[in-house]
This record gives sequence, structure tokens and C-alpha cells, in this order.
Amino acid sequence: MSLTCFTKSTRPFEGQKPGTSGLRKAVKVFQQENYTENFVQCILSAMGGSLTGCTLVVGGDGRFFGKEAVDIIIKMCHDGILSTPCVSCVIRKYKTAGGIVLTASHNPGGPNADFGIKFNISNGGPAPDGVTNAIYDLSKHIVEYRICPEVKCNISVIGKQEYVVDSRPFTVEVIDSVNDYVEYMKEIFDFGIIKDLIRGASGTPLKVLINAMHGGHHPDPNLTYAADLVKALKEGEYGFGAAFDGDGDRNMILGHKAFFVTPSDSVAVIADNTDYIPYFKKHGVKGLARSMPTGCAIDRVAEKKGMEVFEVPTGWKYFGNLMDADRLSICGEESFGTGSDHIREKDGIWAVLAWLSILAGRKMSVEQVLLSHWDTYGRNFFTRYDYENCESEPCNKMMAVLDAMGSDKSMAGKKLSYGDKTYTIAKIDNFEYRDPIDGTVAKNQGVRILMSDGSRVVFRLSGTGSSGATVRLYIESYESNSSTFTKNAQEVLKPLVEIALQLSKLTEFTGRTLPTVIT
Ligand code: G16
Repeated sequence: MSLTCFTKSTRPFEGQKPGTSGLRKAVKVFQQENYTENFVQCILSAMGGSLTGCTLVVGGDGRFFGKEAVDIIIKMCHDGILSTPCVSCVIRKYKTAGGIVLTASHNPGGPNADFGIKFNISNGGPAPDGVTNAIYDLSKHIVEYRICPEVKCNISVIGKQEYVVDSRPFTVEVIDSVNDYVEYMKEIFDFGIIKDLIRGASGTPLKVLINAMHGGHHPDPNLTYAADLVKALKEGEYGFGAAFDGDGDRNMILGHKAFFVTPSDSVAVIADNTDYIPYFKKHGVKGLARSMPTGCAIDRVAEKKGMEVFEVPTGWKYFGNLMDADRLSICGEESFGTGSDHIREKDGIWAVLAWLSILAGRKMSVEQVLLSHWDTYGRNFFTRYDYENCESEPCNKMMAVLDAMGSDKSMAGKKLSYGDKTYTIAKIDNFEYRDPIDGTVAKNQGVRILMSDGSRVVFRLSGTGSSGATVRLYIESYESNSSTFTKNAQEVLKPLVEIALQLSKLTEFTGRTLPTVIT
């Protein structure tokens, strides 16, 4: 029996604009009649042409409302749980037309928290701005969507379920949520070496503690929200610790006694130690990249190795073109994202396996690896202050004032002091990026205050929140003097933080005297 599709009329909802990484809103917003259907229809329409004969992947981090959303998508595509990196892996492996990822990532989940829908294109990566803008434009004028309510699919059972919709065959295949990914990781890394390291085949066993944070809490793998892991590591029993976010793409790396590896350092260390990772021995390392606010440690590795290094706006979607053009192999973001061209998403599990491979190969602890890295390259001290859930209006005003400083000629050369530290402003600008592959331009990606000694202050508004505004303040300062390497980053950076707060008048604008999170 052929099932039949219906066209249902609808009306546009305001604000279906994908942010840094998809559309993230409160679950209650997605639960409104037609809200999810509208957005899914806009994704499908933005793909253009007919979907006949193509395969789409749908998966998510299993948070509240995920099952309902999968059901809607299946009914609408006449076309489970997958981590974000796994969705990317599956899209690429099976050469599908793309995928829909149901996650709000590090935002809390549950009936009173957030849900998210993100579209990934056929290279496995998040849709670029051109596609997300098209989706948003469609959402403003949508009047109908197509759905086949009779498709009933049990997504808890692995295997194929066949249907005929509008006289055409339609197959839903529920796949194992880890098999393809694990197989791929075994190609990339030498699991035997990692196993020996953990077992202590040639020395003391390495005790590892992992926290795969989940949606019920705030699943953001940083020092504040992964406090349990930090506490457990501080007790000294474990030599290595890691946390992931809800969809497994972010990671935080800790060493013995909770020695913290900043994400900016983490990606630089991996880039410097590719000899210990079979994938890179086989494919080589074509280039490196980081997002603009990320500390510049990786730039120094690129310089030493004579490789290209790219600075892109915040958002993994900006790395994809460079990878597809074979100019980028390893990249990372200060927001606890690390990855490579093995897929087109950041990959927390990959990062942990990369670190374990390096520890095994170098026969060193996490702290020793970092000390040796700083000895070679110097240390880029880095910290980020987050002011979460602020009112949007004053934050927008603060950003506008900072932005205006970029065109104020009197700012360059201005000296700013705190205590006995003085910095001289070299330049202020609002970061703009021209994609070297397709020439697209992304503007207003964060205000940078560049100091004459190479130190940087960056202000940006988060693009992943579901309501209000979150101000992110990024601070970086480089030291080549080895006596500073073991100093506390917060102490080293305090003068620059205070200068940034005074210059921006952040407290006056937001009413906040303290950040919500410091990493
Ligand atoms: C997402 C993107 C990341 C980006 C981060 C920035 O992370 O995938 O590439 O760095 O957002 O967040 P914000 O705009 O809040 O600073 P995720 O893990 O939430 O998908």
C-alpha cells in the first residue's frame, strides 16, 4: 500500500535564524505546533531540487524532544542517537546528501531547557553561512510543508524499514550508533599502543577518568561545569582526565592533579606531535588553523614546520572549505573544540585518542608534554571570561561602542596601565574573514584589541545561546621567558583583564562585576 503525503498550511515563526551552530531554542519553543516542521521544511527546501533517490542522516545527542523530532523528520523526508562527530563520519562514509543533527550541544537539555536542529552538508560539516542564510530566508515566508503522517517507524530497532510513499520507495535504516565511528577510529589510531599505555605494559598503568557530560546538567566541558572531574583528578589517583559535551564534539583535557590544558595549547600540541598518530603518517599534514579568538600557540607550530595557518571566525563550519581543498589537516577552537580532516566536525573522542597516542609515544605525563612544548615555543597564556544570560540590548550597545573604537584614530598608540603593567594599543578592528576557497566574506566576527607586544583582547557575543546574550572576553599574552611558564595564567593575565574591563565599561553596560565562567 502506498502511503500519501499531505501539504499542510502553516505561517512563519520569527527568529528561526541558525546561530553559530544551528537553531537553538528552548524545548518549549520547538514544541509549538508547526515550529519544528517549518524549520525542517526550510532545510529541505534550501537543499534545492528533489530529494528523490538521496539519503539523509538524522541523529542527535539523545536529549529531551529528540525522539519526537526524529519522528517528524522521518515523516517529512520520506526519507536515534548519534554523536555529532559520528553523524559527520556516517555522512562521509555513506556519501549521503547531508544530515540533520538534533542537539543543542553544550546547552542544558530537558523539558525546561534547550533543543537544537543543525543541518550538515554532504561533506559532513555544518552548513556554511550561504545555506543557513537561505534557510532563515525561507523560514520568514513559509506557508506550507509536506508531511506523511502515516509513516510509523520504530527507531529503537536496528535494521531497514521499507515504505512506499506517493508511489515511490522510501527506506529508513536505523544504524548502530557507534560501529562506523569505532571502526574509523581504529584506522586513525593505533589502539594497541593506547591499550599498552593504560595497562602499563612498560611501566606504571595510566589511570584514566572520562566524564561524558549529559544534557540534564550544563554539559559544557570546562573547569566550571566539569567541576566533578576536576575535583576527582585533583585527588591524584588519575593520570589523565577528559570531559565531553552532550554531543561528544567538545573536549577538555586534564593531566595528573587536574593539570589543565587550554584548548588553544591542546591543538598546538597535537599539531606538533603528529608523528605519533598513524593517520597523519599516512596522509601527511597539509595545514593548520584556529578560530580568531583561539590562542595563537598553533601559529608558532605552523611557522616552525613551514605550514600554512588559517585564522577563521568562530564556528567549525569555517574549516570545512579549507579541508575540502586539501589545505587544512588539524584545527581547534578555544571553545573546547579540537579536530582534523578525518571528518568535518570537531571530535572530542578523537582528541582524547590523539592525546593518549602522544603520551604513549613520548612516554611523558600531560604536564611534561606541555612543559616541553613551552620550552620549544614559549607560552601563549590564555583565558576566557563568560558573562552568561545578560540582557541583549546593553550588550549590543557595548559591542557597538567597542566597534566604533576601531575607526577612532586616536586609539592606536594609546597606553593602558594596570598596576605596574602597561600595554600600548596597536590596532582595534572588528574581525572579518574572506574564505580563501570560495571568496565569501563573514563580517563582524568579534572586536579585537591588538597590543604592540602581540597580546590580544577580544570581545564577542556568543552565537549559541537560546535567549538573552552571553558576552565572551578572550585574553591572550605571549611569554618567551621560561621562568614564567609555570605561573598561574589568571595571575599573569589579570592586568590585561582589568584593562579590558575598564576599556569596555563592561560592568556599567551589563551590571556584572564577575563572570559566570572563567576558563
Ligand atoms: C559551537 C560551534 C563551535 C563554536 C562554538 C562557539 O559549538 O560548533 O565551532 O566554537 O559554538 O560558541 P559561541 O558562539 O557560544 O561562542 P557547539 O559545541 O556548541 O556546537
